[in-house]
Amino acid sequence: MTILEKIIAQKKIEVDQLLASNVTFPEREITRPSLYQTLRKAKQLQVISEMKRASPSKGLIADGANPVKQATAYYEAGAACISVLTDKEFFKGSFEDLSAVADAVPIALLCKDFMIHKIQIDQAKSAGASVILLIVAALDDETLGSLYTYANEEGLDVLVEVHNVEELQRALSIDARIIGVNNRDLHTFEVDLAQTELIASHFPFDEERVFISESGIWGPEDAERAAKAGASAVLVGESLMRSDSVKEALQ
Ligand code: IGP
Repeated sequence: MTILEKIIAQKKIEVDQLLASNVTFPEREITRPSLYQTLRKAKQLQVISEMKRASPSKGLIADGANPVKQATAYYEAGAACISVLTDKEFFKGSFEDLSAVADAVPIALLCKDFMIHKIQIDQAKSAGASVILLIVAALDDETLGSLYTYANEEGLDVLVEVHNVEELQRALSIDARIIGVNNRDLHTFEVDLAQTELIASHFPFDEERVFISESGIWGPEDAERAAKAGASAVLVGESLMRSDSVKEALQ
């Protein structure tokens, strides 16, 4: 089993538990600026900064980080959006982290998890997210399409994540308007910024769509490389979690 398959197997267990518990997630209005509109209008490369305590590929990154402090530093440094990992098993994240960040900053907020069922979308929205992630590699076409439609109906933006050209075609076939290339292969953990250029060379840059480069961004050269390939934003986790000065790192 690849790591992605392991994570999805665990998610199925969690979702079954959620469904069996009959829990309901209170409605919450989205008051944050739209990530899509922000990126469409932006004249320069934007940063989506991530709250990431740990990951399966790197182990502990910043286990004891305070989500409110971290998010506030990101916000003050000019991040366009904050991403919060909510998966517990593999990333040591939580919906408590997401809610705490939601209360602390007014900007777009991405719930970073492995969505396989719409109840997770309800949970994300209720905790304050304005954007959810859908990972093409983790979903069949039907589930991808139905979760995308459901999230849109709920007023959420959707970041559709791809890793290769075939997944890009699948993202385009549901007419995704925010598409991110993950430079990290979730089956092998290999990180290669050349994925950004590869996907960009097949990407239909038009009025409708925005392109994001995710993972493995360690400094201005990497960010410039993504911008040059046509990215409107980079999604940065580990390097910011390890940085003493988020502000300097985001300059
Ligand atoms: C951030 P990095 O290499 O800067 O820590 O990566 C982000 O792109 C990464 O956490 C990520 C991710 C994901 C995590 C991208 N897509 C899907 C979990 C699930």
